[in-house]
Amino acid sequence: YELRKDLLKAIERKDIDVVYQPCFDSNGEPVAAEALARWQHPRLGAISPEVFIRLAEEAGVIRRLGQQVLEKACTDLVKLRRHGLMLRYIAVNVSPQELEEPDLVEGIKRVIRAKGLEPHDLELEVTESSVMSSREKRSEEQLRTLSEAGFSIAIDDFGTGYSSLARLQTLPATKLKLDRSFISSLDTANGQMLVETMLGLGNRLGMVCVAEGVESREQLDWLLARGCELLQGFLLGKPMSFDALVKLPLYKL
Ligand code: G
Ligand code: G
Ligand code: MN
Ligand code: NA
Repeated sequence: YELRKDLLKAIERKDIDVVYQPCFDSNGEPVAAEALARWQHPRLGAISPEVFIRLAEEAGVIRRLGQQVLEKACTDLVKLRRHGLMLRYIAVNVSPQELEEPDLVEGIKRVIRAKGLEPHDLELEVTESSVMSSREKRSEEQLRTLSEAGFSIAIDDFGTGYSSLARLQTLPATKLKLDRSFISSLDTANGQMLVETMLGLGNRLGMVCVAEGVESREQLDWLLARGCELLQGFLLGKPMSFDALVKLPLYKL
């Protein structure tokens, strides 16, 4: 209860921080960054996002939190470009609950307009389970509206939810982010087979694949050899502050 009250206060005061994890193309160029919320509790220190995101969902304030992250991310994208880091887009995570809120689309469009950005400057990451199991028709409708408006949609944590392949094909998403559990299993034959299958599936569906959680040079080389288009992970760049991102030390592929 205390933690929940403190979280509400933090959101009220816009005390939620945003860090950025860069995403790279196969040439090692940073092409995007994923915004990740962070909460530094005044007494308890850093609270895990797993904890406070769920708390925000339960307290019904995830939409407000998400909107704040979105605003910071868009402001920072403009600043990063001004500093010469020419990212193609910024990505934000969208909770299943947010997809069900009727004012989500307008809220997103309003921020984009206010910052002088275009829809293609923003990517929305939704988890596989949130779109595949949504009881609410509205979730899929809003995703479709956003996609038709030019926003990019990525399926996050792909491979961990229940996907019907038929459903995957009809979703308005253009990107698959392969869950990092699969990348960490690339040292096994079975793991390799799974990732090859997912890359092939994405490819045939005309979707861009992103490998998440790339932690070793071996994993990176393996993925590059199989045409994985985009890469993210601690090897290439951990989630970092805006100031660190501006001075991004480039990993040489
Ligand atoms: O940054 P980290 O890996 O610890 O994030 C843990 C989880 O919290 C991830 O699943 C991530 O998608 C989620 N998360 C981080 N920031 C946000 C946010 O702003 N909104 C939502 N909905 N989820 C977030
Ligand atoms: O669910 P989502 O993909 O949004 O989660 C993002 C989280 O994954 C980030 O909070 C980040 O801390 C974590 N993450 C990103 N790259 C790596 C990695 O290479 N290894 C590990 N263990 N975690 C990572
Ligand atoms: Mn994500
Ligand atoms: Na993910």
